[in-house]
Amino acid sequence: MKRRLFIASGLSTLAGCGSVTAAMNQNASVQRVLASVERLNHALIGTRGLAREYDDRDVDANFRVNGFAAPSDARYGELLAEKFAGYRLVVDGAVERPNAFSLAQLSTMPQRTQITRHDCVEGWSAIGKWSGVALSHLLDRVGVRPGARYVLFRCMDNDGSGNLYYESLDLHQARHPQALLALRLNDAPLDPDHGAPLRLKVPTQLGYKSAKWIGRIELVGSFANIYGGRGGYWEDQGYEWYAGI
Ligand SMILES: Nc1nc2c(c(=O)[nH]1)N[C@H]1C(S)=C(S)[C@@H](COP(=O)(O)O)O[C@H]1N2
Ligand SMILES: [Mo]
Repeated sequence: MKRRLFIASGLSTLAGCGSVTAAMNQNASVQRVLASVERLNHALIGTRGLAREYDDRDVDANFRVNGFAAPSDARYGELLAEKFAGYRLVVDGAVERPNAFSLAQLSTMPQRTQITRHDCVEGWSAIGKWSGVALSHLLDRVGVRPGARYVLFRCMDNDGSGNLYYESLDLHQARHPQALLALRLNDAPLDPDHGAPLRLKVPTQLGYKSAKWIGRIELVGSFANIYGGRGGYWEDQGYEWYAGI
């Protein structure tokens, strides 16, 4: 609780993901969300415990869309038009067997489904049914080299000024059983607004860690020299890198 409020106060001068400042000023509603988090025993389990998994009847029919707009460049337009037939998930960096996986290949890997709650730092939550490939499975496919410490997610969208969205997890977080590379939301292929064709879903951390529109996953020893050096687009603006709920 204390930690979360600290994050909140640290953000008050920033224009955050959406209207963070406004959300944080509505302190009562933020408090309410945090209190409900406590009540559901979803909090304080960090990356070791499991986030609560819900039932089909708990799923929110309309999962809110947040963050930057879906990529609007010609390349993404082409991918969309051909239903992502030409999409390749590049996995490289400190791995034994770099690869570029098609959606068909990703779909034939073992699939996991989890109904979990997404908690945005702005103070809203939504429950969704996510299916896809466990990140740990993909890491095993490519083989993590000893020098690797972080899994970096490079996204295809940008903030309007050309700064690409990106995120990172350490290997421990990346091997968490619920760290999912999601291909589907609520029994349908991921739609463009929710990160098609592939996004991360990490229910044990705040929403901004769950990178949408992933184009490349790179294993690195350090993120000190990547973009702003803090391991993520919002982290470079002052958000916490570890965003455990
Ligand atoms: N690539 C990318 N991933 C992103 C974002 C973004 O702007 N770009 N926004 C993040 C934030 S702040 C949240 S709350 C969730 C929103 O996911 P949703 O649109 O599926 O609700 O995506 C996260 N992942
Ligand atoms: Mo968010």
